[in-house]
Amino acid sequence: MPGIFPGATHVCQEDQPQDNSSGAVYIFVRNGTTWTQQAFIKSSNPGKEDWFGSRLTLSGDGNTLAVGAQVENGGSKGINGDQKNQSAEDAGAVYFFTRTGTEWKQAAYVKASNAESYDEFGSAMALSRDGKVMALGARGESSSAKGVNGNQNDNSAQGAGAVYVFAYQ
Ligand SMILES: [Ca+2]
Ligand SMILES: [Ca+2]
Repeated sequence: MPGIFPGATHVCQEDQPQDNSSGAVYIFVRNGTTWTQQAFIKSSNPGKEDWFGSRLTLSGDGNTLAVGAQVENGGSKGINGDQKNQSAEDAGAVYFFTRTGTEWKQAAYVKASNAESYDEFGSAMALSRDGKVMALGARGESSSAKGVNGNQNDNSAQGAGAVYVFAYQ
């Protein structure tokens, strides 16, 4: 991930030899004073230097989980697009998981509506207590639009950042 914009700092080092950095998430549940691992989770399209798990958020009821891979390279836009499209370096992606009983499964592959290279979608994340509202940040997004629902196609403010809000039904 060569210099995207001056002054940016990154949460860890990329390009480490022998380190593919696709990332993983581990779920634990507590019964009394005992913690037990419930799941080992990977994305549906793990790739080198995705950083899946570098940011995540769990709903208050513990039944929904959103995991960011802020430097995932997917070039699709919106929900459940082409996961094999790797045309947008470090655009970022978010993976949404739900739990039924003790079973976790991926329910959505989420990309920004205006996903582009170096946006780092998923660099900040929050889920509501019931898991039905999700707010996702893309710190590198570059539109100079102001307020809510401005021009997503603008790219005149490099690294301005943007937030996307999703509702789950
Ligand atoms: Ca990448
Ligand atoms: Ca853009």
